[in-house]
Amino acid sequence: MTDLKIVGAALPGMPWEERPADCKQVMWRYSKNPVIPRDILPTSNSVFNSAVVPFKDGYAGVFRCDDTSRRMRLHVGFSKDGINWDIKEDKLEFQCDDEEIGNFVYVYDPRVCFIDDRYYVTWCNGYYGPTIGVAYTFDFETFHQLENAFLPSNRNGVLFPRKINGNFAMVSRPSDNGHTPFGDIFYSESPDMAFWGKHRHVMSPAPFEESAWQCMKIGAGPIPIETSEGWLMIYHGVLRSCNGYVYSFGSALLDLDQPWKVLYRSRPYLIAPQTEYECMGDVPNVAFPCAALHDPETRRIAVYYGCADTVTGLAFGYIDEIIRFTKENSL
Ligand code: BMA
Repeated sequence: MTDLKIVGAALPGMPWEERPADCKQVMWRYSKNPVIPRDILPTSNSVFNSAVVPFKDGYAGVFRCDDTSRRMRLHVGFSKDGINWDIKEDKLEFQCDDEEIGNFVYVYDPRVCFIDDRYYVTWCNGYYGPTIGVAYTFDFETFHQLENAFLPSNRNGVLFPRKINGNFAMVSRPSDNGHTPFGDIFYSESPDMAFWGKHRHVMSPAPFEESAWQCMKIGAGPIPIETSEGWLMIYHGVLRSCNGYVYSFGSALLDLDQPWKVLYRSRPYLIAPQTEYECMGDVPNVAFPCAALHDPETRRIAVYYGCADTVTGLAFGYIDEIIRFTKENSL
């Protein structure tokens, strides 16, 4: 795939570690995982399912920090290397002109996406059930909250990093109020980040006989990466076992102009919970990706993922290898 084009700003200093000599997998874990411990803040019970982006001469992040009252909160953090984080002790507070929308209930599973001139944050926002909250920031100090994108119940709202067909674009996962036992990924567009429509079905869970790790529900993870082979979308899938839910992640390639058209979709997972920190914690057996850094030149990708709803880990891979894997092992 020598002519593969990957869109994005150069990031030669991004977190990285080569594939271990004995590893035959397409993605591998950082040897010093977890990168963020559960008690990085005096008030944090757990720090997981969090979003990281390049910012100034380093990185900024919006972190899901459930506190020691087990309330779901977001906190801003900064890092020079993407690995050692300074997470602010004060929780992130959104500014909102509309009292109804700005009324804080709960916030979790943030994603951050740079579009045009600003960073947009999407998250699962409590408003008569879970829905997709939207805000923007220029500086990771002041965050302006906009309208919720959708009616409840919805989770895993993930923006595309540029307009498509002249509109902002987002995938999301309509759900129910609880620990939803179903879920398909849908695509929507908006001219103004307030009104969302043109809803299209993207993909459903896979038949369990074919790909059991994604047979119950699925949801987009990091911001999709634009390549000449399509949008590379890393997403989580859930298996319902006799002993509870198991969260793994895999990859799909979506059509560039019509992202609701799935070109390829991985039958095997990229990462499934197998290490101690993924299998043991507040919710065992969870690998839940919410962000990725990538460098187009070296084709490197680093995925940040929540581990067992407790800590945050990093997994590495080469984008061209993940694309080849997705095409050669497609459902
Ligand atoms: C989902 C979300 C995620 C969580 C996962 C596993 O429904 O709540 O935040 O990581 O369950 O508990």
